[in-house]
Amino acid sequence: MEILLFLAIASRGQVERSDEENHAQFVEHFHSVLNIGRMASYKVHDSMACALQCMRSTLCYSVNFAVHSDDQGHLCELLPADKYQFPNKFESSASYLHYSIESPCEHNPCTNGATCRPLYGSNGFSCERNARRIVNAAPWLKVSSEKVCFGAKDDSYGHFTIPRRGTIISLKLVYVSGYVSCLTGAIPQGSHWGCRNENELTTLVTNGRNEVIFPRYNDNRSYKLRGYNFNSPELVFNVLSPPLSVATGEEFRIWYRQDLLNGSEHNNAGHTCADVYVLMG
Ligand SMILES: [Ca+2]
Repeated sequence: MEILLFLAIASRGQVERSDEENHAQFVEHFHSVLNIGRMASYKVHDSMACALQCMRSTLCYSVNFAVHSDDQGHLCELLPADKYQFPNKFESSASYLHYSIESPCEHNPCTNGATCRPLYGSNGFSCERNARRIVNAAPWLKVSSEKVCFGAKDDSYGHFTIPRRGTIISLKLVYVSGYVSCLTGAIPQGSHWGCRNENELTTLVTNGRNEVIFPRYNDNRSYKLRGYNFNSPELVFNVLSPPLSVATGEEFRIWYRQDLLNGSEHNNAGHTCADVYVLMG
């Protein structure tokens, strides 16, 4: 698809771009350089031309622009990463200006040592801790106006579709109503998301081919998610790495684990209903 570019100088010397799907601005950092391997370099006459080169490549996330020029112009280095991925490589330099794509991470939304990840496709961010655990993120995109319900037996999975194409880095289930039980005789009241063990979760999210996507590399097992238990009001899954590319209308399913595996489901009961949100990259 051809990207239509709109360029303008914004009030703070930023370069702005837009196309039909996203909108981004470059923020200027004086006397700074991101000291990582470049993906390409050009000679250009001004910083706007450098930013434009970056916008033409979907793999470019920032640029270094040399202050001084020669007969051919200023050196413009396109970089395949941003200063949030390599904070220790973001250095002072009298020779360069650095331009990063503006994101909420510029305003330090993460506290208590969490790392900020810009979500350029949705003008969002996520604050993450070890093992890609999300402690705060925005914007969460609700996948449908209707709650999604899944049962504990008889292949009664819940399904939803992704409203727009892009990449998904996380998914959130917010409890609305109901319960699921894996043993009606012993635990007739069930739980929101689990079976017997309070700290083990048995709610799986698969694609339309019943391959488990959340949690990643789960191998159809029950699992633990730090900070959550089987009656948590919501579940936020860890960041997918690499992100998952999705098409508009692509189907996903919420399964109770024993129902997916057709194992020990004769004594299961109940339905849990939840609102579903995705975090787009
Ligand atoms: Ca089943």
